[in-house]
Amino acid sequence: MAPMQLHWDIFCRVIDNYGDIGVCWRLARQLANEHGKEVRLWLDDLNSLQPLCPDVNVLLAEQLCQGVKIFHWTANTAVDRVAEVIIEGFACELPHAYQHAMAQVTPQPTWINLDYLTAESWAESCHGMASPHPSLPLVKYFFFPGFSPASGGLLRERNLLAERDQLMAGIDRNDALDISLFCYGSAPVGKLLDVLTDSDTEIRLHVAPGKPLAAVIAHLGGDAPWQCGHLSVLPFDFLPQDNFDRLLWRCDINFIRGEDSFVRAQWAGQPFVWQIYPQEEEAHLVKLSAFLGCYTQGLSTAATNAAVNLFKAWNSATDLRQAWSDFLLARPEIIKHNRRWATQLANNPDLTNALVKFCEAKV
Ligand code: TRH
Repeated sequence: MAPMQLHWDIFCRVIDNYGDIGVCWRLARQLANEHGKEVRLWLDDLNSLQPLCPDVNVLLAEQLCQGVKIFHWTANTAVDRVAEVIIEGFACELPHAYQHAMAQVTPQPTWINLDYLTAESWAESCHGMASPHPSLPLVKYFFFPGFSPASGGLLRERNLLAERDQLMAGIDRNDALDISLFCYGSAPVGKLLDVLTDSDTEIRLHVAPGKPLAAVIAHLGGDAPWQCGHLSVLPFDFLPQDNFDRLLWRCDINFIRGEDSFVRAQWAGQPFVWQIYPQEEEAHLVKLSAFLGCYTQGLSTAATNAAVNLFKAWNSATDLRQAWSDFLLARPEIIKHNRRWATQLANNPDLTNALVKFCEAKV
């Protein structure tokens, strides 16, 4: 007998940046490699996946990569058969013909909308909610990632933390600080560079390509690498996704952004500073406060203030100098806290596992 729900289709439309495909790609790989699922990833923009996975050939309409069948999803794409489980990444809207084909299948396929990550309490109450299709005999379920057992959890590969611990055990620590920088163009990168330049200790700032590097160039001018006092500014080439994880593990402080690198920084267990994806009318600041509210539980008042003030300064371009020095003072406590936080999160089922179980229960 064929295993239950063997065939999964994941649809992903890239809005901007790398977060949509970053999440869908991790999910697709984990479903295939850890759960033995036959996964087809329907992606509208292969160019956005290629930097994360250099094996991808952007010219191919169809290819097998790391256990996942990747299809270039265009307006003309005809999907030959319906899978047992269909994941709509971030409400990207499935092709209408595919929806009609789904409606013909018995038993009904399981249709999931994988939503964005937020610590806001409404997401927990919407997690798992059913939404009947307005005209077809289909039901779509909302699956919300999150930080609590009442949510869908976070993407975490089976051996991720063990691999992290193994790599970290072999690293010699010294007084120099390694910091990674991955942010949007709106981050106060110039202010950060000024503050870091005044450091008494050696700092190596590892700068991601794209917007972070552009902001550095705009502030420092000239060519990389830069030396400013004890600060070395070192651009890196875009890393394949698993290597990016390892960079975050090795760095002492990670400036990360969006959704997927934000989660990865939490698995790294190192201090991190999050630049949230900016939304209209500053709606993202509510989301930021919700996260800070749950993440800082258990920190002393001083360390809570240090983390909150630096996150706010980084997102609103205010008072970065004071916030940075308070954060460095609180760093020993934040290091211990972030290790505990990663362990606490890892006590929840990982998102892929939770999703597989959720879908099985719908059959
Ligand atoms: O690229 P992002 O800003 O993506 C955003 C967010 O997901 C946001 O919520 C969403 O609405 C918007 O896209 C459309 O940041 P994020 O989520 O951290 O994704 C970056 C991905 O890029 C992540 O999977 C890590 C990966 N990455 C690498 O693999 N190598 C690298 O060298 C770098 C810098 C990133």
